Amino acid sequence: MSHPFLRGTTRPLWTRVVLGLVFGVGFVMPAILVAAAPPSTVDINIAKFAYGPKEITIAPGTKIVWTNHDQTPHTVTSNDKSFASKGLDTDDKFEHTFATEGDFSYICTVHPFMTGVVHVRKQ
Ligand SMILES: [Cu+2]
Repeated sequence: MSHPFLRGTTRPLWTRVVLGLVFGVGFVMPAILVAAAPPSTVDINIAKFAYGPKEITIAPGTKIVWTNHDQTPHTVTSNDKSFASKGLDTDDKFEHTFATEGDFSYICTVHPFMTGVVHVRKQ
């Protein structure tokens, strides 16, 4: 049995062109959207001796960039030691990409009352 689109006599040419466009766009567009999605990055500000936001939920593969906006040095140090910044001076940045799911709490080692937590969940 031949393919209906290849059978010349059953449909006028314009029908096949329209069907071809509809199916073509339907298949190609999702691929373009997936390919164009940039690796996602989330910013956390360090200001007034606090992480903002203090608690955040992200998908695996997301990169977080912390920036210290205070005039005081801070760190971003996970409790399980899976990531740890050096002392961040004003406007210094620290980044970490979270590959696996989990709950990652962290503190500033200079000011241990500064706490934050990153929840990594498939979304
Ligand atoms: Cu600090």
